[in-house]
Amino acid sequence: MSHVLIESVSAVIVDLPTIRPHKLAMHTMQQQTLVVIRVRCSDGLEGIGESTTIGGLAYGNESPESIKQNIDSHLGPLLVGQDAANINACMLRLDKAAKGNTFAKSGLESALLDAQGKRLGLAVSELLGGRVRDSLEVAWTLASGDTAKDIAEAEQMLDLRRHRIFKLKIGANPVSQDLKHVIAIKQALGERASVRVDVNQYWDESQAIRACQVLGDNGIDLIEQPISRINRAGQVRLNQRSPAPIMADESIESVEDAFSLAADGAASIFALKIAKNGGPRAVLRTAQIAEAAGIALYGGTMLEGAIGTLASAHAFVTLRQLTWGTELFGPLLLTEEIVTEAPVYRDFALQVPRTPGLGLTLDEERLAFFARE
Ligand code: MUC
Ligand code: MG
Repeated sequence: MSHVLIESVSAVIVDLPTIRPHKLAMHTMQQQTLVVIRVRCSDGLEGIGESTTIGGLAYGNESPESIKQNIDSHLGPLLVGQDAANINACMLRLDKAAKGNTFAKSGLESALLDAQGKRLGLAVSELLGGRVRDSLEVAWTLASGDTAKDIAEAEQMLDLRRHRIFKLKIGANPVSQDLKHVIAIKQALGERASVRVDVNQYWDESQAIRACQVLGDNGIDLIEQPISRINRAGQVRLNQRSPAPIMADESIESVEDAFSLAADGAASIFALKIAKNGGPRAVLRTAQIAEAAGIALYGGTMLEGAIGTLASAHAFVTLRQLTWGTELFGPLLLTEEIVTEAPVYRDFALQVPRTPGLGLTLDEERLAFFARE
C-alpha cells in the first residue's frame, strides 16, 4: 500500500454554450453540461476527470444531476481513505458497491489516472501501457438541421484542414427526407470527404433495410446505430446485408455488451466511449474484445469538454488499430473553456499532450463562472 490516500472527491456541474444548436434525433442541444470531478490526495496532488452526457436523460441512463448526486452520496465516500495509487482496487471497490453508473465511474477513473500520472511524471497514455501514435484524426458532426448550412460548414472545415470526415445526425425526419439530405451533402463533397450517418436508433428494421442499401449505394461509408439497441436480432440481420458497415454505439452500455455484440456478429465497427464503459481503462477492455473478434474501432464521444476528450484520447492513442478514426471534437463545439490551455487540433487531428496526467490545468476563475450554483 502506498502512503498516498484519497482525501476528498467532489463533482461540480458546469453549463457551457455551444457554437450553434446541435440537432440529434432525440434532442437538440442548445448548450452542453459537463460534470467536472476533482479527486484530492494526501500528497497534495489533485486529479481531474469529467462525466458528460447529452441531453439530460435523453441519451443515456445517467443525467448530469444524477451523476453528481451519486458521486456525492455513494461513489465519492467509497473512495475517501483509499490508496490513491491503486486504481485497480479503487475501481473494483466502486464496481462491487454500485451497479452501472459507467458515466460517473468514467470521470472518477479519469481523475485517478490524472493524479497518478502527475505523481509519476507520466502522461495517462503512458500509464495505460504507452502510445502508438501522437495524434488522432477527428471527424466533425454536421447537425445544424439544414442541408445548405451543413454543406457550407463542411466546406469551411475542409478549407481550414480541420476535418475531412463528416458524420450526419439523422433519424428525426421521415426517412426519404433524411436520405435526400445525406445524398445532397455527399454529392457536394464527393471524394474530398468521408460521409457517415448516425441514426441514433430511430429507424425500425423495415425502414433500415432499404435505407442502408440506398446509403451504401450512394457512397456513405458507415452507418451508426440504425435501429434500437434492444433489437439485437435485427441488428445482426442488418449487419449481414447492409452494403455499408454497421457501427454499434448505443448497443454498447458496458464491456459485457461489447462481448455479446461480438459473439452475435451484430456490428462490424464499435464506437468506443469511455463514459459507456466506465473509464479509459474500461474502454480498452471493449477494444480488446473487438480486436479479438476482428471488429474495427472508432473513437467515440459524448461531446465532452477538454477533460473528457483528452481522457478518451489518452486511451485511444494506445490502440493498435483505429480504422475509422475518432470524433473527439467536443471542445470545438463549445464557445468557452474551463482549462488554461485548450486541446490542440491541427491537420485534421487532435494532438495528444505528453505532459504528466491528462495534460490539463483547470482555469479556476472560468470554472467558478460557469459552475451551477
Ligand atoms: C452519438 O450518438 O454518437 C457524438 C457526436 C455527436 O454529434 O453526437 C454524439 C453522440
Ligand atoms: Mg452515435
